[in-house]
Amino acid sequence: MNINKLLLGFFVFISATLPVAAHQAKYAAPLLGSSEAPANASPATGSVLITIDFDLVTMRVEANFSGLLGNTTAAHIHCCTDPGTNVGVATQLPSFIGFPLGVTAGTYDHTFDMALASSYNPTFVINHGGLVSTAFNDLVLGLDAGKAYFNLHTNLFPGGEIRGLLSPVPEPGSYAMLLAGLLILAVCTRHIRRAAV
Ligand SMILES: [Cu+2]
Repeated sequence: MNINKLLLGFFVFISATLPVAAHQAKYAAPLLGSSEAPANASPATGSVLITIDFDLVTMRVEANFSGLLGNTTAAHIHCCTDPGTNVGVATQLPSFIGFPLGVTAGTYDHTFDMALASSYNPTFVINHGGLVSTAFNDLVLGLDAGKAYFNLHTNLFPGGEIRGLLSPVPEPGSYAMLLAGLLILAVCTRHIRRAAV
């Protein structure tokens, strides 16, 4: 095996593995009453993980929450505004379909087809280019910029009992792949050098 073939193999390996990881983006946030605007003293806690898949044009919402003072009435994502301020809802109204309502604790896991208008607040689509595709782009830009927040509303806190400002999660998977590729290259190069001596 010569070095050119080896390098070619390396680049094929990298190009085959990296795009898979790169076509997904994850955003996470802890859910707290202190993150509401204005802040409240709810003892409830929770967390949310959003996964955007750019190939499938989907958004997976995974959330859990407990200790709410009120009973859940709605949950969705608001976008796009600066931290500590309020803005309209970007996603499905009044609440994410199937989200546990009328409870003080629960879990949620649902994947939305973001190519469908029903996955958005119609007003958000109108205000963001008028198309589902432009709305999707703006929602992702808002998520990337830390300008979108997950809000959980209850009967005692109509404006939201706990919320979380979503921020991008680095993908350890893609770094691990790159590192593995570099390691393979280093080992193979050493073998070739030894063989050449
Ligand atoms: Cu809301």
